[in-house]
Amino acid sequence: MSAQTSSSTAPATTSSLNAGLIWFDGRIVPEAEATVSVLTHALHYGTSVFEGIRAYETERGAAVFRLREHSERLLASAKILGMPTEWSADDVDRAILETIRANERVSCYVRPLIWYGAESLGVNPGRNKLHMMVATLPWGIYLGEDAVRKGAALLTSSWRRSSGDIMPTKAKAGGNYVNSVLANAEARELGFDEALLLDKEGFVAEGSGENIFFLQGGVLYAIAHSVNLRGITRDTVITLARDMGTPVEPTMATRDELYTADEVFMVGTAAEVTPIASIDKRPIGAGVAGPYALAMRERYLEVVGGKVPAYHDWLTFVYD
Ligand code: PPE
Repeated sequence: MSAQTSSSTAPATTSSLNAGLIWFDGRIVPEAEATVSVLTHALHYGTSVFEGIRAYETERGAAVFRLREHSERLLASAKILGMPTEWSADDVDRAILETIRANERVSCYVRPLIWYGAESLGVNPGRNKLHMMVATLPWGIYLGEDAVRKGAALLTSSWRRSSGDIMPTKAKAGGNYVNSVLANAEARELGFDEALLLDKEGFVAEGSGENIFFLQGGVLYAIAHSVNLRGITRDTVITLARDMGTPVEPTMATRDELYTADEVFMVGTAAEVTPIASIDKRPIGAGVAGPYALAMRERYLEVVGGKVPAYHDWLTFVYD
């Protein structure tokens, strides 16, 4: 019964995520072969950067939504961490498209990751090689169908959003996400759908993986905050709202301003547009998914699904 001994079987390396074929340092390999050492620097210190991207089914086959912006943000995250990457945005775009094609996906979530390898341990990452992989996964509605239909229940987290002088919050870096994991876990353990994170002064920052909007008196307020990720969905929703004739104002807000808003909703690549029914048990508006949020969700899904030619510039058709 010694903890030091174990059977000779290696741990399973295939997840239950059905990732299929993975782009791994330039080669397409089955998921079971896309493995790394347990001494990987990124595993110990969170020294990785990643993206979350979606490809949607359209009449012309799969299309990746705002591919170039995501590839550029991935490389910007690497730059913030001081990672000496040699990949260009073109390389990242190509790797993503190649992976989707190799798996013959019609729609999927795409997860590229750049990380420090296992050449040396210790905080100094200098001697570690950089690696890149791209996985594609089937991934449905982020917070579940119920949250979209009824509106999600948010809990203001006891964990504050890291400030920019503590963590580089504009980088989508692995280590940063411990903050999100803790906040999301707390909310779920207490029976809520998702966490709302405030900054250290008490201003609304973002969700664990979403940016926040609220509607008040016919104006759409986009939470603008220095600690938030520069959300690509946020940018999309601002454009769609203005094109629908809604005035949009970037703003800071406190949690109580959200309590009394007509509507609140969250946006993100994974979350798409998710209406909020309550925050800290206080109903928002009528305490259901708001009509504006639902209309925005519908518009967003039309746009990403290629149904609105005016926005085709945002789509990269995978099989053209
Ligand atoms: N803030 C955070 C902290 C964040 O992680 C995301 C994306 C956003 C805002 C919205 O950004 P954008 O996707 O560019 O609109 N969160 C990703 C990871 C979610 C996960 O659970 O993993 C995502 O939505 O893909």
